[in-house]
Amino acid sequence: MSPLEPMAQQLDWFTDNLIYNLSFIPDDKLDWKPAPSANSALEIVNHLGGGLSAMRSVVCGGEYTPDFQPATDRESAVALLKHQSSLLARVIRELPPHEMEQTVHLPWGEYSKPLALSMDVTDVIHHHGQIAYIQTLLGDTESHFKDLGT
Ligand code: NI
Repeated sequence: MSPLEPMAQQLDWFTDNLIYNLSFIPDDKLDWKPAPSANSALEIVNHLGGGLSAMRSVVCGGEYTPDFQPATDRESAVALLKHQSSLLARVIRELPPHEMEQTVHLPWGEYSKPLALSMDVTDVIHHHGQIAYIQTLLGDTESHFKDLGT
């Protein structure tokens, strides 16, 4: 098993629970934003689609360039998250041992591949919190955990 398996599991878990939390935001509120300068739930999902695809590209030897089809509704948002997250989880699980020490150039600096990958997993966790916070702004103050069915 890869030493990065826990990181891949973390990405799987938070993507799943982010999608679950998204299900508590009504269809007509997916575009809603709390302020003109803030992101809507749909914009957050598309930000993640860009980040996940760009990180996969750069860790696999390409440029840090987003490559994804932007989501426009719930169905495409869920599909985008599942697809891009599963592709990056595979890159994490299959990173060869000799690449653990290699670095990649991200727009904000140069990092080892494992650290760069962990930054993207952390971004999913960060935006998971934003989706949950949008729920509270819409009046839903419950904590939603898929594993508990709450
Ligand atoms: Ni982000």
